[in-house]
Amino acid sequence: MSFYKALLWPRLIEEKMLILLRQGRIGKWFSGIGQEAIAVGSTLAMQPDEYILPMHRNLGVFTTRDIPLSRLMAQWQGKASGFTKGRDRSFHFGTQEYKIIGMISHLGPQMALADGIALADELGKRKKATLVFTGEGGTSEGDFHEALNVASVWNLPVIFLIENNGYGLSTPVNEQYKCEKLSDRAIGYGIEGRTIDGNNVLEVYHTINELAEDIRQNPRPVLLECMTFRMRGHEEASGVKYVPQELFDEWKEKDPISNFEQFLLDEGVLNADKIKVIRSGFTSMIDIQIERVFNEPDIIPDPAVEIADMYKPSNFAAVQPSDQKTSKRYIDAISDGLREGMKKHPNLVLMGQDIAEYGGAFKITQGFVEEFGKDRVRNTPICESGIVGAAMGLSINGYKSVVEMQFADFVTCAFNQVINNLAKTHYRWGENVDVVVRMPTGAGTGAGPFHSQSNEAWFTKTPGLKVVYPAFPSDAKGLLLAAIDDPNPVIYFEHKYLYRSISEDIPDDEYTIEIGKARVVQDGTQASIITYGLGVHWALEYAKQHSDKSIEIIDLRSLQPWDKEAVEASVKKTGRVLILHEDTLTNGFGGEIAAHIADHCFAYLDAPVMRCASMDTAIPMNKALEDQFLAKARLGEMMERLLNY
Ligand SMILES: Cc1ncc(C[n+]2csc(CCOP(=O)(O)OP(=O)(O)O)c2C)c(N)n1
Ligand SMILES: [Mg+2]
Repeated sequence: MSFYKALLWPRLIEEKMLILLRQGRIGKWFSGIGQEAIAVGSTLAMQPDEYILPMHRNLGVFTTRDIPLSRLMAQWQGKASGFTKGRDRSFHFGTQEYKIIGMISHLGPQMALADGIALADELGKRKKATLVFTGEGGTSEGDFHEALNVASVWNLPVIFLIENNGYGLSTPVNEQYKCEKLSDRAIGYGIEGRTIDGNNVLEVYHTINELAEDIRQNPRPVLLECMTFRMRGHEEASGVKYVPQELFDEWKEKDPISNFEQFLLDEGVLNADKIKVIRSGFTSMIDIQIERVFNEPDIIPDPAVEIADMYKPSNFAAVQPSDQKTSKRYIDAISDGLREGMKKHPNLVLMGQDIAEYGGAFKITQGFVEEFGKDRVRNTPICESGIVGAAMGLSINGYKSVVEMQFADFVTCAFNQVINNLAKTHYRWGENVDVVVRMPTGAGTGAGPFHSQSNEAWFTKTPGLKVVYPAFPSDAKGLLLAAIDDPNPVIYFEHKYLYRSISEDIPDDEYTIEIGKARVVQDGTQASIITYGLGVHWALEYAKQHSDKSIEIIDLRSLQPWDKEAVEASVKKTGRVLILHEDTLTNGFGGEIAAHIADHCFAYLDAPVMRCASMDTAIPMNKALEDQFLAKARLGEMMERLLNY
């Protein structure tokens, strides 16, 4: 009986939604009518504290976890009592209270999050299973492959549930994939795969129950394909013209609710009167809860609230350096920072390609496996998206992580996870994403277009991310430790050319440097060079060679947030400013600084704000070409212009 009620409840809610749509009282609706047995049966089989990651058609997951309809309705209507303060729509939200992690629109990325959640359970020895949904359309995304492969290699207790409803928007399965059954793909990952009748709630329940029980004890992923059919359009406005009528007729006979109802009638568990009572009780509950939400006041926009919620407050409290200092190279300072972070946070996990026994492409994590063990120093397959997604999953389930990109250039493969998942989650539904992405970046080593790009501007323009870029060993360690402490996603740039070319006395123990604070590297009165990364060293070299000029050098150290006060103070003092960076000119971060100075320091300027940046080309390998490309080649000439203006 409880199963019947659990199945009927989302169906009746949906029927009401269709009426409201026709009345023009609500906007979009992605219907799961005809597919309820999958969401409901699987949720009933999971333990209440196990995470479920549903998709856009899985109302039954939310209702079976007993989220009140009024809260769901408030979410759909963008009201304050929903889950996202009106910031995201439909099922695009998560809730720790109900252990449900909703999707971003991109479908596939969801699956990697499940890996991270399950990994956290494994590291915490909790013996839990995680359930993640995808449509059959979503299985064509690379994220599906990456997530299954990682889960398989790491023996993660995840049930990957494919809801095969015949269509991905208008695309039928024969244009989506070629294998006979999608569960056959399990063979390729060395895992178990099954295909079951997704319209039979008991079959779904018993299968998930058995699989979950098994993988809790003997952790490993499984692939479960549930066959069903989408009885309505992709979303209500898009129609169903492309679906042959025979399919609707055929699947109507297999309706999960009427069939289960008939089964219960045959078994004598239900009778017509009971059905009537249950239905009318539900219908009036639906009406009451929904009308209540329509009467809720609308959200009053407040820009300060929106800006504040983009990041979780970091509550930075500086950890002061000890007096004990040792001369360290930039690369060793990063290792040092990571090691201190690992000691300080027992829940910190490092992930990256070849970072364990091999010690990483640049040997930054050499010896870490011996010191911290393989659980916390994890070699990964080559799948940046899957690993950044897993990092977010770890964070959701109580862990911190630092992900090493082998080269900053390869972050393109994780772009969606960084830009849409890491960056936007706190704003969308209040969950912080406690992840640092390490980015070995930059040129000077003749490594060519795919191993030396400066790509910080891809991230500085994305609200929700913090971006740091140390130029000295002491900053490299202190900023890395601050990044690890910070509960927000931090993109940590480390310059490869600086790894072994500079050393400095740095404190031996843990200390932190506040993110967002620039440093005056050299005082001066005639002109300011505002820069970061390798640019700081170019500026220092220039200043040394022109000791007759009084040049002030500001090292930004952080690009998001960046230290506007320090820049303004310097410009007001010198009246002349050159912004210098290794990134290419057009839309480089320097444009942002220049615009800010023009707006806030115009009256103090004795010369136009100038920028010195690398050429607007891809970065070439040949040494002479690379030298010509880099901003440094034009620094002297630009400074002449600035000082003589
Ligand atoms: C990366 C990406 N590409 C395209 C879309 C647009 N889109 C949204 S849902 C959908 C179909 C998904 O099909 P399937 O995975 O089978 O799920 P279903 O809608 O059938 O439940 C498409 C193409 C998207 N959201 N994300
Ligand atoms: Mg589909």
